[in-house]
Amino acid sequence: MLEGRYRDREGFDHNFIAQTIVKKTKMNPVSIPSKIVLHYFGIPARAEAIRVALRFANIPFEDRIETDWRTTKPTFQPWEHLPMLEADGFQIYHSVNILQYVGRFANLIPATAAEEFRANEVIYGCEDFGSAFATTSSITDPEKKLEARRALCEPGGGLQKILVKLEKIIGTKQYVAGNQFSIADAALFAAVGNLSCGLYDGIPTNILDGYPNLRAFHRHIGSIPQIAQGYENVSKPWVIGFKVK
Ligand SMILES: N[C@@H](CCC(=O)N[C@@H](CS)C(=O)NCC(=O)O)C(=O)O
Repeated sequence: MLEGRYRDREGFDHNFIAQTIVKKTKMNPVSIPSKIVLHYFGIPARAEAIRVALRFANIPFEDRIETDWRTTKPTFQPWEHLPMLEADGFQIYHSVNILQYVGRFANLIPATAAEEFRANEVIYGCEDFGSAFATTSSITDPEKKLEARRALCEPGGGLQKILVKLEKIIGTKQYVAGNQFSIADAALFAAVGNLSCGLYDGIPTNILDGYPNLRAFHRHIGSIPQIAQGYENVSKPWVIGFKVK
């Protein structure tokens, strides 16, 4: 009943936020691992936000590309999927979980709890692209698949609906939350890059044409020198698609 008294105009319950801050300060500090190996395939997809966060923080890591997945899959226990991050022997799975972990040791979690939750909204919002996309993955007829993917980008389509929301959320801001780079910027940069880099058949590389804010955001983050450097000297078409022109 008293709840309303603690909510600000944005709807944040400051009682809850205060408790979260206490919890956060009691968390075990996470130090930067001395050896980091990121296991994934030779594509951006679910690993790209993690790569971008590590590069932004200038934290060296080995980007290990699995080329014989059929053979190695059973060795990635217990999840048997990628990405997997190995940090001084500690193995961690699930891309958003890995990104949060990197955010902890690379100091890329937004400064305040309110900003952190805003950032998480965008990180989980970007995950919704995957769910929208998955609706077309099981289509076996190649033409029908392309058609379904084109429909995802059209007004009312699964991807378009998320893009419209993210376009509004990012507006003309330089960063998703607060005034500095966080893991949410890595997630949003990777998500729009994944969509527009030509990796997925049927998704046009000019998909951002109708989303000037997202395009400007992608340009801004992709122009950060240590991030731009990650796309230099690579020949794969989809990696080139991440380059800021
Ligand atoms: N929830 C997991 C999903 C991981 C996932 O589905 N990975 C795919 C590649 S994007 C994979 O490893 N596929 C091969 C397989 O499952 O055998 C995450 O976010 O990391």
